[in-house]
Amino acid sequence: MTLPIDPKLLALFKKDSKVVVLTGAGISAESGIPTFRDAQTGFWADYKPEELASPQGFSKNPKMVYDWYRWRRDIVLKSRPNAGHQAIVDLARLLPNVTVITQDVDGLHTQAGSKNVIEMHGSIHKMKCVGEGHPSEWIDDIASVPTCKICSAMLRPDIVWFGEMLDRSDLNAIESALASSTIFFSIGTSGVVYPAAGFMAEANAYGAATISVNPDRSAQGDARFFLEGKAGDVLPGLVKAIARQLE
Ligand code: BV8
Repeated sequence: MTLPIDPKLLALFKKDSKVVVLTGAGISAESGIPTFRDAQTGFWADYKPEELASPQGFSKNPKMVYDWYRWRRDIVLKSRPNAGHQAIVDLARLLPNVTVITQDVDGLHTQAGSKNVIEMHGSIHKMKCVGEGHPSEWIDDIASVPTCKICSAMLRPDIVWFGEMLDRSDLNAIESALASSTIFFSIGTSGVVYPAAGFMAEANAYGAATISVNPDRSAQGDARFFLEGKAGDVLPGLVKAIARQLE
């Protein structure tokens, strides 16, 4: 699907453009991974993600939260990057300065080939122990919550839950990327969860041109440009038009 693209938007792109791309669950929707806005399915229909993705939820029922992540990780393992992820890889081949900041924990940007990716909410493929935070690869255990090989404390997903601070080095990298950005994309996010929800306002304040890509018009926020549609439909045509613009 090729959207008519505002020539003023295309004119923004120069070889030395500094681009920040913020993505949310919507960019992985076409890979078959449910977004947070989608109703939880089956057994999980009665639970809210905010309750499960929290330290309180885990301490109340570690096995249930661990099993929820096992269920989600099984879906991720069957998923592949889609045309939206690929278009962001292609954009970075055109422009040397592209930073991807993702709220997603599925690892699909890296799997697609994006190099400069900040997984600000962590990874569903990693765990850490609740003792001293010893890192561990994901351990799948149907019977019980796995424990740390070093200190025997319980393992949990190495993911930033609601009410938890983000990694300081990630926040510093995000801050410097936003401060020097000239173009800011917000793709596939409802812009509800902070601090990610505040990044577009920061980019606007730093003078970057802001572009939102989403099938839901209400997600435009204070973006200067809005491209209505699915990431996998909109982004490939946009990146081709940018390539022509840079010729
Ligand atoms: C923090 C990992 C400092 C987990 C996630 C009270 C107490 C404590 C904190 C707070 C509080 N009140 C507010 C807060 C802050 C809180 C927050 O923002 N809460 C919200 C609910 C108001 N934030 C935090 O707690 C953060 N930490 O603030 O620390 C602090 C600490 C203590 C006390 C005070 C402050 C940590 C937040 C991180 C939570 N972890 N993820 C996991 O994945 O299991 S958040 C999770 O939800 C996602 O990562 C993402 O960030 C968010 C979901 O948003 P989206 O990605 O946008 O997905 P969504 O489903 O909402 O929307 C999908 C969009 O895609 C839609 O717009 C749809 O139209 C679009 N779409 C659909 N299909 C497509 C598409 N777009 C394009 N193409 C398509 N095909």
